[in-house]
Amino acid sequence: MRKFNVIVLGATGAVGMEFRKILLQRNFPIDKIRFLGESSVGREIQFGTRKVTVEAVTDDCFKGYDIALFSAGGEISKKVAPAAAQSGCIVIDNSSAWRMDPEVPLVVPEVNPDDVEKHKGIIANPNCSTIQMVVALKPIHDAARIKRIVVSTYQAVSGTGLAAINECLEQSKDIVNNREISKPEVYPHQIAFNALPHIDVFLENGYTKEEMKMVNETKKIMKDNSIGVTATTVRIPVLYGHSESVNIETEKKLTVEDVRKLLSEKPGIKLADNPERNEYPLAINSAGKDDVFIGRIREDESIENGINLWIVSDNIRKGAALNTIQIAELMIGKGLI
Ligand code: 12T
Repeated sequence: MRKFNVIVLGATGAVGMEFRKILLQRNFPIDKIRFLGESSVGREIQFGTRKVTVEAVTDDCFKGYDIALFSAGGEISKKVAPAAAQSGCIVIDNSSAWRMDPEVPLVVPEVNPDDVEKHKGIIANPNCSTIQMVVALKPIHDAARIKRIVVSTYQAVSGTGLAAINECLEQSKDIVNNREISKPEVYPHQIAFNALPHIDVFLENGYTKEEMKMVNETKKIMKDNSIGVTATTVRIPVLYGHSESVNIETEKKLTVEDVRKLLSEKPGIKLADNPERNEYPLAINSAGKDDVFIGRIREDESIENGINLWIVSDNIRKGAALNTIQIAELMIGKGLI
């Protein structure tokens, strides 16, 4: 089997660490591998049987490489992705920099795999909260057409990165030990034992950027601008795994049994819906797993055709690193890399 020259940009971050783990777990066909970073330049990283030193981004560092997995933020991605693509290295980017660019496919392999075919060198990985929601809703949309989505999220701190995980843990330790907490640095308020209705920055319309990513990316991935989407995104003191309360209104009537049937056996989905045994999706159970977990499926009795669901997935895996690597595998399978 052909092997590929692979770059990981942002190799020591929360998503970068998961890239390295998943590349090894899935036996990704790697010939040469290069880790790029900024603050971590010079660090030696054990990768399987190899020792790889983190290097800085240079003008010609992408030459001779086939695929670059980016997770180093939007700014650096905007700066270097076009040059990387120009030199023949396909970029799959985790930041929000390219997602809504009409020239850039925004892909979830279970939902819109064929969109990768129109790529021009850059493919965008959607926002973590959007990915797990569209994996769950696409089969329902195909069967009954979703008219409107109302979503509230309960998002883990790992989405913000390693410093946020650390801030949450340190504050928790201080509180449990009756010490005063030090001034928050990552979040504007204390995150431990709290819930912050604020993810990413506020926009002019009063929504946060995270909320509008869910609105706009959902329509692009589902290729349907007629779906009404409204979101409230909330940070909670959970380390890994985003949870979502999702209410949908469909054109065609669906019963709970219909929804269960539509979602069972779908790749990437696991139903966890046995309330009589206290079984429902939990963030702590999703951590380290690949699937999107769905439960609490019930009819919204306040409207004609409404369904409520609880959707949980590991935001660093399916929400980021895993989906990115699945896009790479999909492209290899289609002969696009
Ligand atoms: N600010 O991929 O803080 O656009 O959890 C994902 C997660 C942006 C993104 C977060 C963010 C993104 C967060």
